[in-house]
Amino acid sequence: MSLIKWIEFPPLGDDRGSLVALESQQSIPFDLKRVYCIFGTKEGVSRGFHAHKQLKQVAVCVTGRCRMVLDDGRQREEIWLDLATKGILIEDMVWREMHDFSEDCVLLVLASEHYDESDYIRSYNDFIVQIEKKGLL
Ligand code: T46
Repeated sequence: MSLIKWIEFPPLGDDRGSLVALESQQSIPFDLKRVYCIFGTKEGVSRGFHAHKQLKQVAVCVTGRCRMVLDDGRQREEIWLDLATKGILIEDMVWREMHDFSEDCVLLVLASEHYDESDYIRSYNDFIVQIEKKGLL
């Protein structure tokens, strides 16, 4: 089964332009507790390199593009995020990396929990150990 879970946001635009709506417990499959935005990423810089123990997120690139790598310890897949009408669901216990940000990239992230540094697994080796412990490998 693919790690990539796309979520499509129906375009609600009209002759004035475009509009998409992202709604908690509807297109977003969890209660929304936090929204943050990644922008102004410098050329050649990659971000992420961690997994979350509990957090679920939906990431949507509202402008520009970036390449997202997801890894669950068994498989590693990558996709380009470059549409405001399409996001990806990033489940808990999935390693993520973001690369090749365009200069104008604005990545909007909707999160199921408030910010909590103790939810991060920032070492790939620890991530593998923890998914083995959970019997996910
Ligand atoms: C993720 C990917 C897609 C906060 O104080 N509050 C927040 O809500 C966030 C997201 C970050 N921070 C602080 C923590 C760090 O001092 O902002 C700083 C940069 O965060 P980080 O290095 O974790 O950023 P990324 O781009 O590597 O990862 C972020 C999210 O943290 C992460 O949950 O899944 O984007």
